[in-house]
Amino acid sequence: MSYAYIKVAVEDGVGVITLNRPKILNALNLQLMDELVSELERMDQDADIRAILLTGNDKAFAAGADINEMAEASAIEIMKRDQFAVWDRISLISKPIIGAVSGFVLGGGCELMMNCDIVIASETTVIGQPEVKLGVMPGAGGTQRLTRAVGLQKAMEMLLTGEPITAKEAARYGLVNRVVPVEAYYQEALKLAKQIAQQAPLAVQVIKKSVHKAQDLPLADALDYERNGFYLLLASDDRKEGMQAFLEKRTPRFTGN
Ligand code: CO8
Repeated sequence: MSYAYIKVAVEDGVGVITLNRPKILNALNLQLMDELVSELERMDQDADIRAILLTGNDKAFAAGADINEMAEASAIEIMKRDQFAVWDRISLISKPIIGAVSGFVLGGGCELMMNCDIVIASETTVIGQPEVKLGVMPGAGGTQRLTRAVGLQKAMEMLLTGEPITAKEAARYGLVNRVVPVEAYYQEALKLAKQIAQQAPLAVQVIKKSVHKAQDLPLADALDYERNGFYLLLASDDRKEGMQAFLEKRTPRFTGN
């Protein structure tokens, strides 16, 4: 499959998607989002891929929605495009998405990063929702996911001033998992993705879904969901293999069944 705005590779069970519009800091136009989500869905169906790594380049993960594409469009045109429908499909991806981010992570870029399950950031990363400075507001989850991630006060400050925060501050607020030197962020994220790709695929997917339920459901319903996931995994071949391998003191060979 060849794409105009993303690059795709596979390494040791990890599907790597690189946003590739470097001249304009990986601004997210409609085609890039279509390509990205189509490839995420393709990788989700590919049994050889067990984790997904999403990255940009050292200077920019993504500096937001493509302002050129939005500047001239009317509200009705943008509504008719239904451009956020494609974003909703990202939350249906069942395999874990690891973000390796650096440089500008702004606007739609921050919203995309918040769709990753784990994020490794370089020290040079700046993260923000600057839409207010353009006279608009986030439209792909920025006011909702950021508030859930960093809490009401910090989200208000970021969204109402439009000022970005550093990677270190983002880590303090739990918005990214780890901050490492710019030379290391990609390899660190790849290492983590490969480690997850070694685990039992069904367990990984059920855990991902169950963790998301912690944000969406009341506790009693979420605990019920977790328990059903636990019972479901007991029926898997990988559960037998995992426990047998432990007893035999060997590395398990998980098949995803
Ligand atoms: N859209 C289009 N082009 C962009 C964008 C963008 N978001 N960001 C940067 N560029 C372009 C610049 O126009 C410039 O192009 P050119 O070389 O042709 O002039 C090139 O990238 C390099 O940028 P700069 O020269 O400005 O680089 P600097 O290092 O001086 O500044 C900044 C970098 C601070 C990141 C600056 O470019 C900037 O402020 N960019 C805009 C950031 C922004 O406001 N992002 C939010 C956009 S709105 C949004 O995301 C709404 C989300 C809605 C959901 C998403 C739906 C798809």
